[in-house]
Amino acid sequence: MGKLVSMLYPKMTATRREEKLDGMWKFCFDPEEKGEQEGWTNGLPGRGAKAELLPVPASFCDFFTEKEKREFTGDFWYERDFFVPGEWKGSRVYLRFGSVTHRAAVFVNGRAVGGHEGGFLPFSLDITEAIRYNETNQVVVKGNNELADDTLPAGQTKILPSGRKMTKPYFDFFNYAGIHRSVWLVSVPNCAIEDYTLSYRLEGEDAVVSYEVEVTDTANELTAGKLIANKLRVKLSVYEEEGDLAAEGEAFWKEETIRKEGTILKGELRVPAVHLWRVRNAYLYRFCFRLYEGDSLVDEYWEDQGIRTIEVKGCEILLNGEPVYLKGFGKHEDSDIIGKGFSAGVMKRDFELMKWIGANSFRTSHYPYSEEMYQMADQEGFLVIDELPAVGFMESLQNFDIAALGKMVPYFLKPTTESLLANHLNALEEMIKRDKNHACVIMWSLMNEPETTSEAAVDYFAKVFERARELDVQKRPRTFAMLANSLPDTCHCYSFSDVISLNRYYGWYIAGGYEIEEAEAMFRKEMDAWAAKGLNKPFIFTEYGADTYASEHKLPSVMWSQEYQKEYLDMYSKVFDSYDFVKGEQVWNFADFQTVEGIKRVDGNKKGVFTRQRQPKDSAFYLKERWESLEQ
Ligand code: EVA
Repeated sequence: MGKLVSMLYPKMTATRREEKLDGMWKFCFDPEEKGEQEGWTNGLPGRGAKAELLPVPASFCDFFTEKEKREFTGDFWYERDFFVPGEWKGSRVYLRFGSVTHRAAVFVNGRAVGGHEGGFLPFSLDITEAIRYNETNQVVVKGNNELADDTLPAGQTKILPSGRKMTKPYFDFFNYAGIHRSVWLVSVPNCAIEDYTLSYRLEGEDAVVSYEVEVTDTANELTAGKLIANKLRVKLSVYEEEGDLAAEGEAFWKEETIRKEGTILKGELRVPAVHLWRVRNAYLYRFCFRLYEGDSLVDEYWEDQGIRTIEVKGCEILLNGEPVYLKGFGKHEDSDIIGKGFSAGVMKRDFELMKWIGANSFRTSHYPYSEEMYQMADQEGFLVIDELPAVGFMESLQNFDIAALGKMVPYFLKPTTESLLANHLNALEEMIKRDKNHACVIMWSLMNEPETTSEAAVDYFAKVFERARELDVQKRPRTFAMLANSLPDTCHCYSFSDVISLNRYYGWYIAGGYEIEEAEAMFRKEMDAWAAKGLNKPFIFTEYGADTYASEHKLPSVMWSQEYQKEYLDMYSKVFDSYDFVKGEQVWNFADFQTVEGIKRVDGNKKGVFTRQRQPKDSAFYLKERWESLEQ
């Protein structure tokens, strides 16, 4: 595996070049796992018109009409050519994948250049030594989408009598796979800005920006001595939206700091009369970092960022010191035909609908989304709960057979726990590294519905939660979404959360339909029990919802009808409004989405407030009225 390098989003600047390699790629399934043996690392079978072509970015699943292709589990391969300009000689050249689900090994001109585990975070591979300049080069990606007890997300791979593999997820969304996000060819100077980290403090009308810049040199090892001898310095210029300079700072490496901080440079600057980034009222400054050696520009990188603070105090979530109430959804990256592939069009529609309905937030359930979603949320002033793909840590949730046979084991006592934790911490590090500078990211969700009722979970939670605190310079609140059986008297782990996030289905999985009054009573009983604990922490609802068929109307209501979805949501609204420590409501789900087939799902999960085609169900108008009448 190659060394993983900078996570910075590809960008053209005075010193950097990028080219998107999206479009039609060659594609091949490899059910017999014979690719390597047959030399596919040098190119896939089927030349010219004999090649199978597939779009990138997209899931491969829903293009095909054959079920074994849609459900395909195992190895699959992609290939395409790319041209490397001769002018790039002397700089470093990378291939940057937004995500390949769930894992990838990459070959350039037949040579292994690295890979990545985990299907929802980006990776860059240094391919400088493998390319030919001013010529056509070839990239081959070997992907794999199998799940196991220690993968994020978790699940099983079953072998059918035909020998075909099949995915058995421990979670409720279709196991879409493929190259889901853009692929870039990138050129970056040898000595370059590897990463930067921002955090803020408000002082009267001003903001004090603390910044850290990490510099690497891939050609020569960058020692403290060299940094000083080469007179390396970083200049940070912060521009207003109109382009005027708002603040500027410059920092040199000094003996003392280098000894302590390595090649990371720290500095502070003051933005006078700051325009704060506010909920649904964003303001973005352009942060431009320039790395100089003496007087010559070595590297330049910029991004648009909002300035804001976020903290939890008592039962309040405070943005810029002011309380916020979250209104919105748990979402999915999911749409017709392209599955989990990124589409700027779908993203735009989703934001328009969320604005229309009066939402101000969403959770990236159940995995980190494409980077463009966070950029857009920054732009639109949406609050994002950024979630890891740590879902399915409760074997019985989807794996009904095992639950029925009574074979359930506490998830964190399995022999796979150690490797699960290693994968989990790795994804955590990557997610925080990728998303830490986004103003929109106000909270980290470190797991969805893990098993928390056995003591074994505690040690696992401690490690994940502590690591998140360590990694995030902004010290954002941490949370995890709690399953129905994680209750005040059964859950061993809620105290790790800075904000308590509940997923609740009273009135759907529990006491649905005419029994809804009983559901409400049970719900209130649980809330009273939480209140009695006096946790002095904010509570939010990260899930509540009812499956609803967009074609069903019924008076009086029945479950699955549009009328029932409204009654259900209205019952929840009343309960939320009776407890002042409830600081947010995110309905499950924004839109209908694809799942595995089964007796509980009719061509997918229908709890959407919008259909999968992004049209409103009746409950959308109910929520619009409520959310527009609630304060931020
Ligand atoms: C549901 N319930 O049953 C949802 C799932 C979701 O889709 C959950 O967190 O508790 C899960 O993934 O509709």
